[in-house]
Amino acid sequence: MTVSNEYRQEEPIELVEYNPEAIKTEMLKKYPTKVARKRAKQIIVNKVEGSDVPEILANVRTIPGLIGQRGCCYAGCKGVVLGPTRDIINITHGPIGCGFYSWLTRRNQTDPSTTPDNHNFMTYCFSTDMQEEQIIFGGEKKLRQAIQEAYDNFKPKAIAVFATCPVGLIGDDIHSVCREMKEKLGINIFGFSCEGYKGVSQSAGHHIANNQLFKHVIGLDDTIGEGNYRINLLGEYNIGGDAFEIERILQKCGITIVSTFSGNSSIDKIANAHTADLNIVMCHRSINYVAEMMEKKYGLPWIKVNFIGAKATAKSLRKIAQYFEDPALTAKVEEVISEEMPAVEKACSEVLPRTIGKKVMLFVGGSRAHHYQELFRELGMEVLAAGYEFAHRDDYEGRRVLPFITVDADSRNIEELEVEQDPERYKPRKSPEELEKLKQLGVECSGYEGMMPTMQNGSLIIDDISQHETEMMIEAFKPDLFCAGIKEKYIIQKHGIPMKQLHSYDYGGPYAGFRGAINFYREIDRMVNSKIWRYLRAPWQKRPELSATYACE
Ligand code: CFM
Repeated sequence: MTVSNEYRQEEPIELVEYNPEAIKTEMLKKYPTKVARKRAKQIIVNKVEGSDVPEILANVRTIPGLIGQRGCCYAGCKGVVLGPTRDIINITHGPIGCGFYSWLTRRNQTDPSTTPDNHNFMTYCFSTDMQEEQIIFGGEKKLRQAIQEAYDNFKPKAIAVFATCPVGLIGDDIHSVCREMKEKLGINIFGFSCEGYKGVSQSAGHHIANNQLFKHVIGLDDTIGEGNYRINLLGEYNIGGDAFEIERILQKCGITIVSTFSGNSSIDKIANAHTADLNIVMCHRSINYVAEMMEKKYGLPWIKVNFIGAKATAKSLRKIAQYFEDPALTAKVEEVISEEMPAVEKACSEVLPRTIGKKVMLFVGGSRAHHYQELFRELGMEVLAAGYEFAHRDDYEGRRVLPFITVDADSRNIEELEVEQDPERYKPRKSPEELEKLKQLGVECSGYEGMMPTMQNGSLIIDDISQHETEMMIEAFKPDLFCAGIKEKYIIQKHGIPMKQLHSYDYGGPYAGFRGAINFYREIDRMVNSKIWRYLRAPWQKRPELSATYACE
């Protein structure tokens, strides 16, 4: 097995000052035997041997009683994947809380002026507001009314319906309501059986979202648009304006974005996505299914990219240029990189003396814990530990382990679409020989090396980290910065550690691309060098607190 390891450290460095195994043992001591046994497989001391890394247990149920940070299936489907498409009316069929808390207030941005009708429904929160009556007598009637009302008020091109937990429990048939209303209103209406309890995390919701987009939207419009190098940007959700910066760079290189899944996107573009010549994948976890299915049906290859980090951005641009094998594009890409890099290097060298050697931990979602290591490397910071909340083994160990992943009952519940070559529209963009040639050049199609091979030996990799483990990590390592989300933020700060949210960006950003890197350098410099944190005393440090142990195992 080989790892095409372009993001890898030159030499893996041993973290000699720490004994990660001892910390792991200490962490597991608090747990009852059975819990400790399971967690032991999810807390891994990294060891890169050639291209091999240790096996990690991932994408399994969180043990009840452990406080994790995961979201639900509905959150992954509606909140993450579909939510950022501005001109689909997304109706949450369920009690109001689900709709309210998945209202896109987490800084997904969009620019309606780029599509002719100016539709933007992202600022609204649509819900059927299920009440007791619907729980008892069924909610289909109210859903029908909600679709009609949304249509009457906004005349959208498309309406999507999302099932929440009670909808699955009472058995409302959202798909038949959608079919019926689609017929009646003559617009695209489709549903998602993404009840919160499905699967083990929001990851299940990504898969369901991918399936339905593939069935109901992708491929509806065969018009081949203009542009020489036509790509789709997959797995970029425009948090903090990241997609805007990526668009700016790609446009400057003369690369045409046919569609983005789904930051700053519109449904018409997604309908046309299959006409592109390449899919580039940012967040592998949330959208790899679409990339795989488009390849099978339409012959459209995909490559993994990362626009987080200036060097990673340059590498990703070069990969795209290599794929298209056009000297004009290669020259343009080089020109853009050399235009953009001086400002980046200047900003980096200004902060580097203050950030070098600082220590950081990242526990985020399903891709950022990996991507952001690029930026910290540029800042000379050391990543002591990292983990995902809900990623799968392939995101940790690389896609080469895919054939060995055991599919459990929770994953089997999620539909796996049978995709075949489209009789008319399948057009392989590259021959197997060309794909092989690209691989030799370091541009691997359908490949992702995962997070672990790029990390230092001795660093701790923790899947679905618990609150207890988070606190132990802080106490053991005293990092200079902790990256996670809003659920952890204040507890970490109370430990006197600066905390950066990598989901919502703490209302900062963009951090992608060249300009994003500059923003990030400056912000991290301010955070790790602020003196305020050392004055902080958490309430429990001043006053003794109650403590407890498990009553039984
Ligand atoms: Fe992909 Fe995302 Fe992420 Fe994700 Fe997410 Fe997110 Fe995330 Mo929060 S799709 S896996 S489900 S990059 S919402 S935009 S920041 S946990 S690391």
